[in-house]
Amino acid sequence: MSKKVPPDQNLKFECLVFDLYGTLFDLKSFARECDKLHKGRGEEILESVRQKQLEYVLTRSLVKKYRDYASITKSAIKYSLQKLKLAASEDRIEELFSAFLRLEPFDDVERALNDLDEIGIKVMLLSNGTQEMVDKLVEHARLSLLSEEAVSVEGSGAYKPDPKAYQHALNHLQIFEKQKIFYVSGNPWDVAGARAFGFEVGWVNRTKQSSFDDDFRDLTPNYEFQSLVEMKEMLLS
Ligand code: LAC
Repeated sequence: MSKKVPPDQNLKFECLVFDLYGTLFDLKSFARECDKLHKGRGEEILESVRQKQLEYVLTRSLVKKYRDYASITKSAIKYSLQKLKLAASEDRIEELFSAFLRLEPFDDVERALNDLDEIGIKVMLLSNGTQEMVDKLVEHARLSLLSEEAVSVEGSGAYKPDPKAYQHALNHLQIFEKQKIFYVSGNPWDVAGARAFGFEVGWVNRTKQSSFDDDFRDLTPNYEFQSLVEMKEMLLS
């Protein structure tokens, strides 16, 4: 078993804050669950659900009408099933929603969390998901090396990419210098939001985009990596 080393005094960052969906957890596992119920339609359902979740989040952010992410997710599932002309009973919506609580982590997550634990850097999760969604997901995946908590933005009454949601992480950590945080996300809109807020940001390019979204050219990540394993080298260099 590897021995834990004391925090490296030369480390630039005090805490790493990870996004959840599409960063630590693979949404493809949601598509696979959908496939079991609607053969061959999983990818389509996933794509529509993700797009609608984001649309609801952004609209509600602009009009300042916060609604919890579990309700938003269920609405996105309902919309998607109806649009794709698939059974959209209340039971089916609940069934697919529960698949959201059992997503699988990406293969590199356990090793990355181990590495970070060895380096002695704090780790926190910040998600638009409700606290209940986040807790269930982390518990189901048995992610046990988080030195800080998995935190929902709901206490801030805002969703990422609203600055208030990123500020919530600082308040939670009681760290008030943004430069002490390294924020990691696989979602370009979230990378852009965290950069606009003032964090240093790593983009884990999970979907193998050929380049970062051109429209966010003024909000590009400080670092890009293909997997979280590459991150350790970067943090220590
Ligand atoms: C998260 C999403 C939306 O906040 O990726 O976890």
